[in-house]
Amino acid sequence: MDTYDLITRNAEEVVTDEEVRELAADPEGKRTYVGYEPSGVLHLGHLLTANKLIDLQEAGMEVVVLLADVHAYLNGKGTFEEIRETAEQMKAQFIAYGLDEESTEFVYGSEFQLDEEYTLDLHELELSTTMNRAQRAMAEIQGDETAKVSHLVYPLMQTLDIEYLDLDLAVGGLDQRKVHMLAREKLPEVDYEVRPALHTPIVADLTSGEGKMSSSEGITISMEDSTEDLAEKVNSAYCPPTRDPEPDEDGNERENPVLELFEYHVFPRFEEIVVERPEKYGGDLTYETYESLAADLESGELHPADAKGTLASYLDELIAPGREKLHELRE
Ligand code: IYR
Repeated sequence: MDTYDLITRNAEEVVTDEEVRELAADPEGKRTYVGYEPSGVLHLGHLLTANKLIDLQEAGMEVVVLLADVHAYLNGKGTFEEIRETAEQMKAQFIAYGLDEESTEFVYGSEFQLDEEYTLDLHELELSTTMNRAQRAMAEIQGDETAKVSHLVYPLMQTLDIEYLDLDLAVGGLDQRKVHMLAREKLPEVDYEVRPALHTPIVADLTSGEGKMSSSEGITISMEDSTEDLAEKVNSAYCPPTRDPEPDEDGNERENPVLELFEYHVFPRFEEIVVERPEKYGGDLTYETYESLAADLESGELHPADAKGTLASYLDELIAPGREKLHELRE
């Protein structure tokens, strides 16, 4: 695959395309990152951006995983001690999932975000950013409860991380786009360069196909799921025989989450997908591309029940090493 295509595959948005093309022309040794508020168990949301990091590693880039302990603290996720402990578990699961231990740099936010220079730069940004602007940037991450002062500092720190980790590309889910837009606006104001950003899509809720799959509401798939849990969850998923379902009676947009999971989670990590079927139902089907699988689901050649069963077993293979790691850590 062409380097630009590898870097941007499954990206929902790149900002800007021109900047990313320039990066793709010479990616060797360039630095990219995703920041995660530490949590003890990885779920599919984490793995979607991790897949992108694996692509970028393959393209020759150096990958930094920011274990954003200070950010998690500012977002009310617990004491520093609790956050650090979950960060260690998170790191172990990322490695089990397939981020290369040798070439991935895991950095705690607190290793550099409490330094004097960083703090003074942060205060400069605080001085030049309105509360309204910072709150808008945070809306997607923090939700719509009343913002605390810590929630306004949060996106300004995320802005500075891009400079202090010396990055050439910032990666995040689409929910990070407002923070990255703030960074584009603010970094030049403190005499730092603007860097491009790449945003991964948000997968729809598994059972309704609406909105987004969320770890706080609805069903999510995580490293904690057993093979049986996975089969049950995927089996309950919304899977009409189309890539483009009609909105529901209330006009809410819907996606096909089973296809989304094949596209964003399964195909990037496997050369080919085999749907096992008894001879009397037509025998096994083999797919090398997402497109061919989606087309067969639409034509009726591939039954939704077979698609779900296959999805569950490939997801199981992907999370099995992390699940084992988690059990080991808890013993
Ligand atoms: N805002 C992220 C966590 C985070 C991401 C980056 I990129 C940072 O530099 C710092 C924090 C989240 O919502 O999980």
